[in-house]
Amino acid sequence: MPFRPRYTGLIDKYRDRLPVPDDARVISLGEGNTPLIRLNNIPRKIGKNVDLYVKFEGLNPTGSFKDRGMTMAVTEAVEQGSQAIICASTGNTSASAAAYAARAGIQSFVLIPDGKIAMGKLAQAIMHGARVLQIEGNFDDGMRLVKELAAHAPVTIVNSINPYRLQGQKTAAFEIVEELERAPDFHCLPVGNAGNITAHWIGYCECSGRGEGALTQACSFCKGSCRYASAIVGDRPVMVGYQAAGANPFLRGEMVDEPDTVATAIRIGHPQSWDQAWAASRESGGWFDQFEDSEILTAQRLLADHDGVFCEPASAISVAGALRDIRSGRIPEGSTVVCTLTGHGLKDPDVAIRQAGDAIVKVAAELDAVKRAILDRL
Ligand code: AN7
Repeated sequence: MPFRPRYTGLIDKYRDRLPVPDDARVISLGEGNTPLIRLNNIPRKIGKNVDLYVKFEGLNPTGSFKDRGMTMAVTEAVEQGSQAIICASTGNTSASAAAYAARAGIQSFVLIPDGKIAMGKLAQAIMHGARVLQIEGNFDDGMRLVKELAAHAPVTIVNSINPYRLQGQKTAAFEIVEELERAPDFHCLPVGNAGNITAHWIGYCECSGRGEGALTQACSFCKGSCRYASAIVGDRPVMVGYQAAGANPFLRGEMVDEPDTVATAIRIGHPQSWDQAWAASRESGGWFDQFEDSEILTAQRLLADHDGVFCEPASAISVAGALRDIRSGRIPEGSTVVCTLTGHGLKDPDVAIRQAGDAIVKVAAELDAVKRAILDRL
Protein backbone atom coordinates (compact mmCIF):
# COMPACT_ATOMS: atom_id res chain seq x y z
CA MET A 1 0.00 0.00 0.00
CA PRO A 2 1.41 3.42 -0.90
CA PHE A 3 1.55 5.80 2.04
CA ARG A 4 -1.44 8.11 2.15
CA PRO A 5 -1.53 10.94 4.64
CA ARG A 6 -4.70 11.70 6.55
CA TYR A 7 -7.11 13.87 4.54
CA THR A 8 -6.82 17.38 5.95
CA GLY A 9 -8.90 19.48 3.60
CA LEU A 10 -8.81 20.81 0.09
CA ILE A 11 -6.10 23.43 0.53
CA ASP A 12 -3.62 20.77 1.62
CA LYS A 13 -4.70 18.51 -1.21
CA TYR A 14 -4.71 21.08 -4.02
CA ARG A 15 -2.14 23.53 -2.77
CA ASP A 16 -0.33 23.62 -6.11
CA ARG A 17 -3.52 24.70 -7.84
CA LEU A 18 -4.66 27.31 -5.32
CA PRO A 19 -3.38 30.80 -4.53
CA VAL A 20 -2.22 30.08 -0.97
CA PRO A 21 1.21 31.14 0.29
CA ASP A 22 3.41 28.23 1.37
CA ASP A 23 3.65 29.42 4.96
CA ALA A 24 0.00 30.40 5.37
CA ARG A 25 -1.87 29.24 8.46
CA VAL A 26 -4.57 27.13 6.84
CA ILE A 27 -8.06 27.45 8.33
CA SER A 28 -9.72 24.13 7.55
CA LEU A 29 -12.42 21.82 8.85
CA GLY A 30 -11.55 18.99 6.48
CA GLU A 31 -13.87 20.23 3.73
CA GLY A 32 -14.05 18.68 0.25
CA ASN A 33 -13.54 15.03 -0.66
CA THR A 34 -17.31 14.57 -0.91
CA PRO A 35 -18.84 11.43 -2.42
CA LEU A 36 -19.88 11.17 -6.05
CA ILE A 37 -22.87 8.86 -5.76
CA ARG A 38 -24.13 6.99 -8.82
CA LEU A 39 -27.92 6.93 -8.88
CA ASN A 40 -29.35 3.51 -9.65
CA ASN A 41 -33.05 3.58 -8.99
CA ILE A 42 -34.03 6.90 -10.53
CA PRO A 43 -32.56 6.30 -14.02
CA ARG A 44 -34.22 2.87 -14.04
CA LYS A 45 -37.51 4.44 -13.01
CA ILE A 46 -37.49 6.86 -15.92
CA GLY A 47 -36.31 4.15 -18.31
CA LYS A 48 -33.31 6.02 -19.66
CA ASN A 49 -29.79 4.77 -20.07
CA VAL A 50 -27.64 7.47 -18.50
CA ASP A 51 -24.77 7.49 -16.04
CA LEU A 52 -26.27 9.85 -13.49
CA TYR A 53 -24.22 10.94 -10.48
CA VAL A 54 -24.83 13.31 -7.62
CA LYS A 55 -21.92 15.09 -5.98
CA PHE A 56 -23.17 15.29 -2.40
CA GLU A 57 -21.81 18.61 -1.19
CA GLY A 58 -24.18 18.43 1.77
CA LEU A 59 -21.51 16.24 3.39
CA ASN A 60 -19.11 19.13 3.84
CA PRO A 61 -18.40 20.12 7.47
CA THR A 62 -21.21 22.69 7.73
CA GLY A 63 -23.47 20.85 5.32
CA SER A 64 -22.99 22.78 2.10
CA PHE A 65 -20.53 23.48 -0.72
CA LYS A 66 -19.81 26.90 0.79
CA ASP A 67 -17.09 25.34 2.95
CA ARG A 68 -14.89 24.83 -0.12
CA GLY A 69 -14.79 28.55 -0.71
CA MET A 70 -14.77 29.52 2.94
CA THR A 71 -11.56 27.65 3.80
CA MET A 72 -9.85 29.74 1.11
CA ALA A 73 -11.51 33.07 1.95
CA VAL A 74 -10.89 32.78 5.69
CA THR A 75 -7.33 31.50 5.27
CA GLU A 76 -6.63 34.55 3.11
CA ALA A 77 -8.43 36.93 5.50
CA VAL A 78 -6.33 35.69 8.41
CA GLU A 79 -3.21 35.92 6.24
CA GLN A 80 -4.05 39.59 5.64
CA GLY A 81 -4.43 40.18 9.38
CA SER A 82 -8.20 40.61 9.25
CA GLN A 83 -9.99 40.39 12.60
CA ALA A 84 -13.53 40.06 11.24
CA ILE A 85 -15.43 38.75 8.25
CA ILE A 86 -18.87 39.66 6.97
CA CYS A 87 -21.35 38.27 4.47
CA ALA A 88 -24.91 38.58 3.30
CA SER A 89 -26.53 35.19 3.06
CA THR A 90 -29.63 33.18 2.34
CA GLY A 91 -28.27 30.88 5.06
CA ASN A 92 -25.50 28.54 3.98
CA THR A 93 -22.81 31.14 3.50
CA SER A 94 -23.54 32.51 6.96
CA ALA A 95 -23.33 29.04 8.53
CA SER A 96 -20.02 28.39 6.83
CA ALA A 97 -18.55 31.83 7.51
CA ALA A 98 -19.49 31.55 11.19
CA ALA A 99 -17.86 28.13 11.53
CA TYR A 100 -14.60 29.08 9.79
CA ALA A 101 -14.40 32.34 11.74
CA ALA A 102 -14.78 30.35 14.95
CA ARG A 103 -12.02 28.03 13.80
CA ALA A 104 -9.78 30.99 13.00
CA GLY A 105 -10.59 32.80 16.23
CA ILE A 106 -12.00 35.90 14.55
CA GLN A 107 -15.43 37.55 14.58
CA SER A 108 -18.13 36.96 11.96
CA PHE A 109 -21.05 39.20 11.05
CA VAL A 110 -23.85 37.81 8.93
CA LEU A 111 -26.74 39.65 7.30
CA ILE A 112 -29.70 37.38 6.71
CA PRO A 113 -33.07 38.13 5.14
CA ASP A 114 -36.11 38.88 7.22
CA GLY A 115 -37.72 35.41 7.58
CA LYS A 116 -37.32 32.79 4.83
CA ILE A 117 -34.13 31.34 6.21
CA ALA A 118 -33.96 27.62 6.94
CA MET A 119 -33.82 26.88 10.67
CA GLY A 120 -30.76 24.63 10.51
CA LYS A 121 -28.69 27.40 8.94
CA LEU A 122 -29.77 29.96 11.49
CA ALA A 123 -28.95 27.54 14.31
CA GLN A 124 -25.45 27.09 12.89
CA ALA A 125 -24.72 30.81 12.66
CA ILE A 126 -25.85 31.29 16.26
CA MET A 127 -23.91 28.34 17.65
CA HIS A 128 -20.69 29.36 15.88
CA GLY A 129 -20.86 32.78 17.50
CA ALA A 130 -21.75 34.97 14.56
CA ARG A 131 -23.33 38.34 15.18
CA VAL A 132 -26.55 37.75 13.26
CA LEU A 133 -28.20 40.80 11.72
CA GLN A 134 -31.65 40.03 10.40
CA ILE A 135 -32.34 42.85 7.98
CA GLU A 136 -35.73 44.06 6.88
CA GLY A 137 -35.14 43.07 3.29
CA ASN A 138 -34.02 40.18 1.12
CA PHE A 139 -30.60 38.73 0.22
CA ASP A 140 -30.01 41.31 -2.50
CA ASP A 141 -30.55 44.14 -0.02
CA GLY A 142 -28.10 42.45 2.33
CA MET A 143 -25.51 42.09 -0.40
CA ARG A 144 -25.78 45.78 -1.29
CA LEU A 145 -25.37 46.76 2.37
CA VAL A 146 -22.37 44.49 2.89
CA LYS A 147 -20.58 46.04 -0.09
CA GLU A 148 -21.32 49.55 1.15
CA LEU A 149 -20.32 48.72 4.70
CA ALA A 150 -17.00 47.06 3.85
CA ALA A 151 -15.77 50.38 2.51
CA HIS A 152 -16.28 51.90 5.97
CA ALA A 153 -15.31 49.14 8.41
CA PRO A 154 -12.31 46.83 8.85
CA VAL A 155 -14.11 43.67 7.81
CA THR A 156 -13.39 41.23 4.99
CA ILE A 157 -16.29 40.28 2.71
CA VAL A 158 -16.55 36.52 2.29
CA ASN A 159 -19.38 36.41 -0.20
CA SER A 160 -18.46 34.92 -3.57
CA ILE A 161 -17.43 38.35 -4.87
CA ASN A 162 -14.31 37.51 -2.84
CA PRO A 163 -12.23 35.75 -5.54
CA TYR A 164 -10.76 33.25 -3.07
CA ARG A 165 -14.22 31.75 -2.64
CA LEU A 166 -14.43 30.67 -6.27
CA GLN A 167 -10.88 29.36 -6.15
CA GLY A 168 -11.84 27.01 -3.34
CA GLN A 169 -15.10 25.99 -4.98
CA LYS A 170 -13.41 25.05 -8.26
CA THR A 171 -11.94 22.01 -6.48
CA ALA A 172 -15.30 20.23 -6.73
CA ALA A 173 -14.65 19.94 -10.48
CA PHE A 174 -11.15 18.57 -9.78
CA GLU A 175 -12.58 15.84 -7.60
CA ILE A 176 -15.16 14.85 -10.20
CA VAL A 177 -12.56 14.62 -12.96
CA GLU A 178 -10.28 12.55 -10.74
CA GLU A 179 -13.00 10.14 -9.87
CA LEU A 180 -14.46 9.69 -13.36
CA GLU A 181 -11.03 9.96 -14.96
CA ARG A 182 -12.70 12.31 -17.42
CA ALA A 183 -15.03 15.29 -17.35
CA PRO A 184 -18.76 14.48 -17.38
CA ASP A 185 -20.71 15.30 -20.53
CA PHE A 186 -23.16 17.48 -18.61
CA HIS A 187 -22.89 19.20 -15.26
CA CYS A 188 -26.19 20.36 -13.75
CA LEU A 189 -26.43 22.70 -10.80
CA PRO A 190 -28.68 25.22 -9.07
CA VAL A 191 -27.97 28.87 -9.75
CA GLY A 192 -28.53 31.66 -7.25
CA ASN A 193 -25.70 34.15 -7.06
CA ALA A 194 -24.06 32.13 -9.85
CA GLY A 195 -20.73 31.80 -8.05
CA ASN A 196 -20.76 28.02 -8.04
CA ILE A 197 -21.45 27.53 -11.74
CA THR A 198 -18.62 29.99 -12.39
CA ALA A 199 -16.27 28.17 -10.02
CA HIS A 200 -17.01 24.79 -11.58
CA TRP A 201 -16.30 26.16 -15.02
CA ILE A 202 -12.95 27.52 -13.81
CA GLY A 203 -12.16 24.10 -12.36
CA TYR A 204 -13.08 22.18 -15.49
CA CYS A 205 -11.14 24.60 -17.68
CA GLU A 206 -8.06 24.07 -15.54
CA CYS A 207 -8.49 20.30 -15.77
CA SER A 208 -8.70 20.52 -19.52
CA GLY A 209 -5.50 22.53 -19.68
CA ARG A 210 -7.38 25.63 -20.83
CA GLY A 211 -7.50 27.57 -17.60
CA GLU A 212 -4.92 29.99 -16.30
CA GLY A 213 -3.86 27.66 -13.52
CA ALA A 214 -3.67 24.50 -15.65
CA LEU A 215 -1.21 22.17 -14.05
CA THR A 216 0.69 19.15 -15.07
CA GLN A 217 2.38 18.12 -11.87
CA ALA A 218 1.43 15.47 -9.36
CA CYS A 219 -0.98 16.16 -6.56
CA SER A 220 0.77 17.67 -3.57
CA PHE A 221 -1.38 15.56 -1.28
CA CYS A 222 -0.14 12.10 -2.18
CA LYS A 223 2.81 12.85 -4.47
CA GLY A 224 1.48 10.90 -7.41
CA SER A 225 -0.21 7.87 -5.93
CA CYS A 226 -3.69 9.23 -6.66
CA ARG A 227 -5.13 9.71 -10.10
CA TYR A 228 -4.78 13.45 -10.12
CA ALA A 229 -1.62 13.28 -12.19
CA SER A 230 -3.66 11.84 -15.04
CA ALA A 231 -6.63 14.06 -14.40
CA ILE A 232 -5.81 16.50 -17.14
CA VAL A 233 -8.51 15.76 -19.66
CA GLY A 234 -9.32 17.00 -23.11
CA ASP A 235 -12.97 17.71 -22.68
CA ARG A 236 -15.19 19.94 -20.60
CA PRO A 237 -18.84 19.43 -19.69
CA VAL A 238 -21.84 21.33 -20.91
CA MET A 239 -22.86 23.52 -17.95
CA VAL A 240 -26.57 23.57 -17.23
CA GLY A 241 -27.96 25.99 -14.63
CA TYR A 242 -31.40 25.74 -13.04
CA GLN A 243 -33.32 28.43 -11.22
CA ALA A 244 -36.57 28.65 -9.31
CA ALA A 245 -39.34 30.14 -11.46
CA GLY A 246 -39.86 32.84 -8.82
CA ALA A 247 -36.16 33.80 -8.76
CA ASN A 248 -35.12 33.46 -12.37
CA PRO A 249 -33.01 36.37 -13.62
CA PHE A 250 -31.06 34.12 -16.02
CA LEU A 251 -34.28 33.05 -17.69
CA ARG A 252 -35.60 36.59 -17.95
CA GLY A 253 -32.27 38.03 -19.00
CA GLU A 254 -32.57 40.74 -16.36
CA MET A 255 -32.49 41.21 -12.60
CA VAL A 256 -35.55 40.28 -10.53
CA ASP A 257 -36.53 42.63 -7.71
CA GLU A 258 -38.89 40.48 -5.64
CA PRO A 259 -37.53 36.93 -5.83
CA ASP A 260 -39.55 34.23 -4.12
CA THR A 261 -39.29 30.44 -3.85
CA VAL A 262 -39.57 27.60 -1.35
CA ALA A 263 -35.89 26.97 -2.14
CA THR A 264 -34.81 29.84 0.12
CA ALA A 265 -31.11 29.22 -0.58
CA ILE A 266 -31.57 30.49 -4.14
CA ARG A 267 -34.06 33.25 -3.42
CA ILE A 268 -31.77 35.72 -5.17
CA GLY A 269 -32.77 38.21 -7.86
CA HIS A 270 -29.52 40.09 -8.45
CA PRO A 271 -26.78 37.49 -9.03
CA GLN A 272 -23.28 38.78 -8.36
CA SER A 273 -21.53 36.53 -10.92
CA TRP A 274 -23.86 37.49 -13.77
CA ASP A 275 -21.32 37.95 -16.59
CA GLN A 276 -19.16 34.98 -15.54
CA ALA A 277 -22.13 32.62 -15.46
CA TRP A 278 -23.26 33.72 -18.91
CA ALA A 279 -19.71 33.12 -20.13
CA ALA A 280 -19.65 29.61 -18.64
CA SER A 281 -22.97 28.82 -20.22
CA ARG A 282 -21.99 30.20 -23.63
CA GLU A 283 -18.49 28.69 -23.75
CA SER A 284 -19.74 25.26 -22.70
CA GLY A 285 -22.75 25.25 -25.01
CA GLY A 286 -25.06 25.11 -22.00
CA TRP A 287 -28.42 26.56 -21.07
CA PHE A 288 -30.57 27.76 -18.16
CA ASP A 289 -33.99 26.48 -17.22
CA GLN A 290 -36.49 27.04 -14.42
CA PHE A 291 -38.77 25.08 -12.11
CA GLU A 292 -41.88 25.71 -10.06
CA ASP A 293 -41.66 25.13 -6.32
CA SER A 294 -43.83 22.00 -6.55
CA GLU A 295 -41.43 20.46 -9.08
CA ILE A 296 -38.46 21.25 -6.84
CA LEU A 297 -40.07 19.54 -3.86
CA THR A 298 -41.06 16.52 -5.96
CA ALA A 299 -37.45 16.06 -7.05
CA GLN A 300 -36.21 16.45 -3.46
CA ARG A 301 -38.58 13.73 -2.32
CA LEU A 302 -37.80 11.46 -5.29
CA LEU A 303 -34.10 11.56 -4.55
CA ALA A 304 -34.64 10.95 -0.84
CA ASP A 305 -37.05 8.06 -1.14
CA HIS A 306 -35.70 6.39 -4.28
CA ASP A 307 -31.95 6.73 -3.88
CA GLY A 308 -31.52 7.55 -0.19
CA VAL A 309 -29.97 10.98 -0.62
CA PHE A 310 -31.53 13.86 1.33
CA CYS A 311 -30.61 17.28 0.00
CA GLU A 312 -32.17 20.67 0.58
CA PRO A 313 -34.79 22.02 -1.86
CA ALA A 314 -32.38 24.32 -3.75
CA SER A 315 -30.07 21.39 -4.41
CA ALA A 316 -32.85 19.18 -5.71
CA ILE A 317 -33.43 21.56 -8.60
CA SER A 318 -30.31 20.14 -10.26
CA VAL A 319 -31.90 16.69 -10.29
CA ALA A 320 -35.27 18.07 -11.38
CA GLY A 321 -33.48 19.73 -14.26
CA ALA A 322 -31.33 16.77 -15.25
CA LEU A 323 -34.36 14.47 -15.27
CA ARG A 324 -36.42 16.84 -17.40
CA ASP A 325 -33.59 17.23 -19.89
CA ILE A 326 -32.84 13.48 -19.96
CA ARG A 327 -36.51 12.69 -20.54
CA SER A 328 -36.77 15.21 -23.37
CA GLY A 329 -33.54 14.02 -24.99
CA ARG A 330 -31.83 17.36 -24.64
CA ILE A 331 -29.35 15.36 -22.56
CA PRO A 332 -28.98 12.29 -24.80
CA GLU A 333 -28.94 8.67 -23.63
CA GLY A 334 -25.45 7.36 -23.06
CA SER A 335 -24.37 10.62 -21.40
CA THR A 336 -22.46 10.92 -18.16
CA VAL A 337 -24.23 13.52 -16.03
CA VAL A 338 -23.22 15.03 -12.69
CA CYS A 339 -25.67 16.98 -10.53
CA THR A 340 -24.33 19.04 -7.65
CA LEU A 341 -26.33 18.59 -4.46
CA THR A 342 -25.25 21.84 -2.88
CA GLY A 343 -26.66 21.43 0.64
CA HIS A 344 -27.92 18.81 3.10
CA GLY A 345 -31.62 18.15 3.60
CA LEU A 346 -31.26 18.54 7.37
CA LYS A 347 -30.65 22.24 6.84
CA ASP A 348 -34.34 22.76 6.26
CA PRO A 349 -36.39 20.26 8.29
CA ASP A 350 -39.49 22.47 8.26
CA VAL A 351 -40.01 22.20 4.52
CA ALA A 352 -39.53 18.42 4.66
CA ILE A 353 -41.92 17.87 7.54
CA ARG A 354 -44.56 20.07 5.93
CA GLN A 355 -44.76 17.44 3.18
CA ALA A 356 -45.19 14.56 5.61
CA GLY A 357 -48.58 13.53 4.22
CA ASP A 358 -49.47 10.14 5.66
CA ALA A 359 -45.89 9.29 6.66
CA ILE A 360 -46.73 9.91 10.31
CA VAL A 361 -49.46 7.76 11.84
CA LYS A 362 -50.69 8.12 15.41
CA VAL A 363 -51.09 4.73 17.10
CA ALA A 364 -51.91 3.58 20.58
CA ALA A 365 -48.94 2.18 22.52
CA GLU A 366 -50.30 -1.37 22.09
CA LEU A 367 -49.03 -4.29 20.06
CA ASP A 368 -52.25 -4.74 18.12
CA ALA A 369 -52.41 -1.15 16.99
CA VAL A 370 -48.77 -1.16 15.90
CA LYS A 371 -49.25 -4.48 14.09
CA ARG A 372 -52.26 -3.16 12.21
CA ALA A 373 -50.36 -0.05 11.15
CA ILE A 374 -47.44 -2.13 9.84
CA LEU A 375 -49.44 -4.85 8.09
CA ASP A 376 -51.26 -2.03 6.35
CA ARG A 377 -48.06 -1.29 4.41
CA LEU A 378 -46.63 -4.76 3.78
C1 AN7 B 1 -27.85 25.02 -1.07
O1 AN7 B 1 -25.79 31.12 1.38
O2 AN7 B 1 -26.11 32.45 -1.75
O3 AN7 B 1 -25.25 30.19 -7.48
O4 AN7 B 1 -25.97 33.20 0.80
O5 AN7 B 1 -27.06 27.63 -0.38
O6 AN7 B 1 -23.19 29.97 -6.11
O7 AN7 B 1 -25.08 31.35 -5.31
C2 AN7 B 1 -26.46 30.22 -1.14
C3 AN7 B 1 -26.49 29.68 -2.39
C4 AN7 B 1 -27.30 26.64 -4.30
C5 AN7 B 1 -26.61 28.82 -5.13
N1 AN7 B 1 -27.59 25.75 -3.36
O8 AN7 B 1 -25.23 28.90 -5.36
C6 AN7 B 1 -25.96 31.98 0.53
C7 AN7 B 1 -26.18 31.61 -0.87
C8 AN7 B 1 -27.52 26.06 -2.06
C9 AN7 B 1 -27.12 27.35 -1.69
C10 AN7 B 1 -26.90 27.92 -4.00
C11 AN7 B 1 -26.84 28.31 -2.67
P1 AN7 B 1 -24.63 30.18 -6.12
